[in-house]
Amino acid sequence: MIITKEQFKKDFEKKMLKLYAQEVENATIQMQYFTLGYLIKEYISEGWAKTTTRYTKYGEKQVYYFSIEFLLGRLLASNLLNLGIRNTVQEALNEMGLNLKSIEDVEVDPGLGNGGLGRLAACFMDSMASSGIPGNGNGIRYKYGLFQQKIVDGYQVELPENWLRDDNVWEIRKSDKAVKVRFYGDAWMKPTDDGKLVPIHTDYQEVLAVPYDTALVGYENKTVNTLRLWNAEVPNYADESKGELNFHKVLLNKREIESISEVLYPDDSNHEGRVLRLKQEYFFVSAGLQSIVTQHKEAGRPLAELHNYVAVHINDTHPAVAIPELMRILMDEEGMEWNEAWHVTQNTMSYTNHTIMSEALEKWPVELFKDLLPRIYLIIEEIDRRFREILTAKFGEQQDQVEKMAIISGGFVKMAHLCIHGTHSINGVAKLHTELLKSQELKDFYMLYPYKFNNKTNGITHRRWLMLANPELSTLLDDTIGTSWRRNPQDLKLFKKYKRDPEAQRKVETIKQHNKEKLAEYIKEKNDIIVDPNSIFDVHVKRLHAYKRQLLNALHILHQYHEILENPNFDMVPRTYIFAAKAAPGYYYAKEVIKFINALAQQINNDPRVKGLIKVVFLENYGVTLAEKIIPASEVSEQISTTTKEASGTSNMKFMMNGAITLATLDGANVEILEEVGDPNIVIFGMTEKEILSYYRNGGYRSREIYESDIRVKRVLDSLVNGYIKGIPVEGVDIFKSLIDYNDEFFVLKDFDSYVDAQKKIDSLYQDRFTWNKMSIENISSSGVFSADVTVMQYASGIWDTRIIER
Ligand code: NBG
Repeated sequence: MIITKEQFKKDFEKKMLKLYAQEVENATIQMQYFTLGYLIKEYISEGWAKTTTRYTKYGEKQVYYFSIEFLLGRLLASNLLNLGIRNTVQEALNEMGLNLKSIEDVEVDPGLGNGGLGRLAACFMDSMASSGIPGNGNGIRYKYGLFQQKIVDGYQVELPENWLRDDNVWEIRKSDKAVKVRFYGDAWMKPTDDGKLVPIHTDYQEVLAVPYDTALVGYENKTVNTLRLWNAEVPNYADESKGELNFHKVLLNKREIESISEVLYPDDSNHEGRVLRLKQEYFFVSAGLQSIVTQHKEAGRPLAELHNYVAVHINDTHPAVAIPELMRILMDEEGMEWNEAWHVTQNTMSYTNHTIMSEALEKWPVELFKDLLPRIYLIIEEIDRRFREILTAKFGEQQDQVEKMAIISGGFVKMAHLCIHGTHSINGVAKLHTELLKSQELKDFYMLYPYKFNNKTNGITHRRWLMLANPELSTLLDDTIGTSWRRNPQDLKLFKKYKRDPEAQRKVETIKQHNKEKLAEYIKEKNDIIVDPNSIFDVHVKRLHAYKRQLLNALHILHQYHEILENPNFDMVPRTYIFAAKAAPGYYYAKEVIKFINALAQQINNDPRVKGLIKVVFLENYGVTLAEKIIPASEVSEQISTTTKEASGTSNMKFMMNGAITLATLDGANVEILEEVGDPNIVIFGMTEKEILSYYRNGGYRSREIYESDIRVKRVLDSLVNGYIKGIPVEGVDIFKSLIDYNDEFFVLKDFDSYVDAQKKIDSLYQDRFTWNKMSIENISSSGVFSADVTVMQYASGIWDTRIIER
């Protein structure tokens, strides 16, 4: 949009008066934020309404991305950027004596997700709007987002994240679009006089789902898409035809009902199997599908052609009940026959798998499922019965094979199996991950449905992670290669020719230095630790999970600590190790690792013998906003998961785009990062996929042998349990046991040696500034293929079959 400074100032003053009866000069920073937020929402609304009308009028195929998490981050800055008015607004505010950055800092970061999966959904939303893809998000409006993390005495403490305490300026409540979702009760098939069976569902509990819509503004195009998040509420008494008894029951159930959208499950890559979670899943899925079908009918289109107008994407298995729910709507409410309903459903739905970790694969106990969703269970039973027929036709006598692949089996409903059978496309999120799905985890299904499997490597939005997070680097890019990369991130490759240019190198280095200085200030303010901005900023930020191996990093730091103390000639480039990670509240081991890292930090940072060669910092409350501060200041990107365990990773791409050098195992998308930047521009270590798979298959790993034969490992592990590291009497022993007595499930010790070498390599590369800066430029300029714009285009053409309306 186009607006002059003068017009903006007038609008701002008027809005402030209207909202607060205040002159701008007397307004608090809160008032400034809300005034600006509401004003920007107004600016957005015209384009939003127009986009919606356009979609309806021209019947463009719509994508609905169903996800239990959307980790959007703050929206003010990104909306201003995408509207194309950020500079104008910034200057106008300056002239009024206000500061945009400080205003932006007032916004709460709505943490409606745990980590990569939720953030990916948010990047996709931004990229779909920016690429002109008619895309909608569908999820839950959690009252409490992911907990706030405090570190107290080195331990993680969780506090509720009440992000809706003040107004959320971006959402619009759409009461008129509310729908009802049914839980519990009895369901059965009743024979009719003409010999048919009709479904009956009685004594259910009804929950009102009220949508809150948020605009998703495309980058300098005319597209504004919608994220619809559902709130669970008690239905209105007046709507109830069943009278007072029911009303009282509903009131009694108020807490229970509202709890459905109360809080996000704080588990990353872990399936808890609790009934409230299944309720959440069915709640937003049913509400979303009801509203989709209603819109489709209102536009006068035949339901038999739903899949030509609508693509529903199932983001991990959490929304898997979309398959039987669409069947229910089509059959029970719209009178469609099974076969036709199945055809429509399968062709509407597609599914992304985000993990091969077995503990994350959702399966629900039959009894729990049947009790909560009796009608849906009947439908799944029938899907399973028909699927077993297909399997039996294929495998004949091999009943164990049929049982293994069935949807309902061993007392459980297996959601991944339902997704594979009930959709037309299954994708993994990086090449290696997809190959592992095909050759290992989902091999049987790949044999059955080879044509359904495909890969879509994850991506990130360069608008948030480069343009907004790293304005100085963005300006340098504009000055060297022009601005086309902003619209077309693949053009970042134009920057490659500057890799040996001394001027460009110097500037890249200076920008990194500025970002490091800013982060150093933040660290001083938050942790009261003084770090040297001339040291290497070595960063490990992500959820705390054993497979992500923050422990390997920490053990190496401890090893360096020993080296410094024991070898007077030991030399290294000073290093600042920065960690940030939340652990699931019930994940005891992960919390012990947090305590260990903090104890290590405490001891090393305060030991004068270290002579400032190492500093260790654990920043609390990792989230999107903190990542925006950390990533542009990073020089080493730690991506050191046990090979085969990280499906893709996405922070690896953000670091690379900001010029950090990746220190990585050949896992997830790291493999593709290597392909893009080339071997000299990344530091790879650790076991290969083949070695790992061979251990899994044949056994033979003995971590104790490494402990006994490698004196460095022995020294490090012994100091966990002999009181050398202070403050971890329990944690040290538990970590030691996990590595030795329980044989080191994630091959930390196996990879220790090559990690030490890789870290030495980082040290020596860094000493050669020319080489390091060249590597940095190679990384920045190779990062364009990891733009989510590229990824969503691949989804659009390869899975959803949507047209791009305009750019
Ligand atoms: C995560 C993977 C990451 C991946 C993101 C996004 C889950 C279940 N999976 O490796 O662990 O980058 O999904 O695809 O959260």
